[in-house]
Amino acid sequence: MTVTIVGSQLGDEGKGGVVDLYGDAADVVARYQGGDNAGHTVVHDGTKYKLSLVPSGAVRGKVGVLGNGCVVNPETLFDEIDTLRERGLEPDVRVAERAHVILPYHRALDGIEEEEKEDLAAGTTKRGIGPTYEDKAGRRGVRIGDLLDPDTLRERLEYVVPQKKALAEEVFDKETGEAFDIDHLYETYREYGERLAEEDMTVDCGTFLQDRIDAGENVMLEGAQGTSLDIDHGVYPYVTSSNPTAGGATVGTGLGPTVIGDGEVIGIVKAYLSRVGTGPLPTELGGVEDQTPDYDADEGANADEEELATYIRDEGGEYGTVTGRPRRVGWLDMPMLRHAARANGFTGLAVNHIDVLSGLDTVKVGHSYEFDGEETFTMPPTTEQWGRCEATFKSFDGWPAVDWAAVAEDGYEAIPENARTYLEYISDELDAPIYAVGVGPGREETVVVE
Ligand code: 2SA
Ligand code: MG
Repeated sequence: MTVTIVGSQLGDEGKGGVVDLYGDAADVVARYQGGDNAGHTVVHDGTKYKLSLVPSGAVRGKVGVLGNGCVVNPETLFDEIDTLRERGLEPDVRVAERAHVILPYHRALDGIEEEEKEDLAAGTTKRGIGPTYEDKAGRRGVRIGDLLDPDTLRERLEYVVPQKKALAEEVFDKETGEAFDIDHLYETYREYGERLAEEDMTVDCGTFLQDRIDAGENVMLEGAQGTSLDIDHGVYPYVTSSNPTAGGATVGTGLGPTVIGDGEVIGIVKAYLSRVGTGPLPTELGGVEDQTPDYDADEGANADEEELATYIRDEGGEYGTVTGRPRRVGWLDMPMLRHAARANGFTGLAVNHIDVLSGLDTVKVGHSYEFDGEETFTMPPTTEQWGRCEATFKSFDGWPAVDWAAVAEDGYEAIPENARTYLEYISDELDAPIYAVGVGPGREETVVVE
């Protein structure tokens, strides 16, 4: 049996808490896309662990798998494993031999290209994610399996590195160093390969997972980022370079779609919106100018909205984990969620952060868009069209701040009535039941709907 966890918005929906909750029943937790551009904090036995690559289940004694759809930076991988070991854990992490390797030149090029693109820059995490997927699609990538085979590694590097060097030096007029040096890369990555082999960490992902399922074990598939950051279904080009949508779970692990479809696909919804990086946002409240190079923060924003945005940003801790950049904040966007529900086929929902909105007089949602004079209920296919959409809002009466820890213990009926009305609206519109409601940041602060 599988449970797939998918972000339904723009990442940072609070997937971690739900992953934790459902991870209890899982024997194996696998990621199927992305790399060290994710970020989750896991609290276990009173200790906080920050992970960006290793699946969080590894902290709780589960087998953690990085599927073939992931891009793996071995340096990050071993740093995270070593840190967990130093803290007394014995993480069991496996890596798909078909997964692609992030090399230092990918990181360098991510930075260079973002600078060059100016207004078109996606505001990437600069971890080399995009350039690595580019090389995968361009059939010039280096895979985890290649690190274990020095001759192949050498051959691949000799083919690809001169191209990368020429790109950096000749197209972008940048100096290159070690990150573009074949011998240096060969030595370093061969050693990573040796360590992967010594610790018996590599797997044929699909076979590994299917064998566990056949043996009666539970596998959780943990999506990173979110549907609107999906390279196909997101707000292109302000997207990541992988498929966070549920289809990615099959391609990115080697399990068949019927296997994934036999299980649950849970959409994680944050009760409002937040976004790092560029692009339109029809339900945006106020604006954060330094985050939005091609967006006029004054347009459509008024003083009240900015106050509200600041309030929600502070209550929700909507500041970038690494850089501390304030995230852009908006009301829930239902067309975005209807699009996500269809693209992922959610069997259930987990709605997070309803506590963050408590204390407001009115809670609004973008119910539909007005797009070129017509009312529309889902996202248009291009981001330029999306930028022309104006949200038509629906208002809900706010709910009071209550003792959320007590609510978490007492269950769904203890949630303030107006908040339940809000939740039921979301569930009806998306035609999916609510499985869980997040009422606080902690693992215990989740109401499981019986
Ligand atoms: P990249 O570095 O190529 O993936 O950047 C491309 C765009 O994708 C955005 N991006 C993200 N936005 C929000 N959260 C992200 N990761 C979460 C975290 C993890 C999660 O907490 O860090 O929610 O699973 C994330 N990763 C990439 C980025 O801002 C660019 O707009
Ligand atoms: Mg996060």
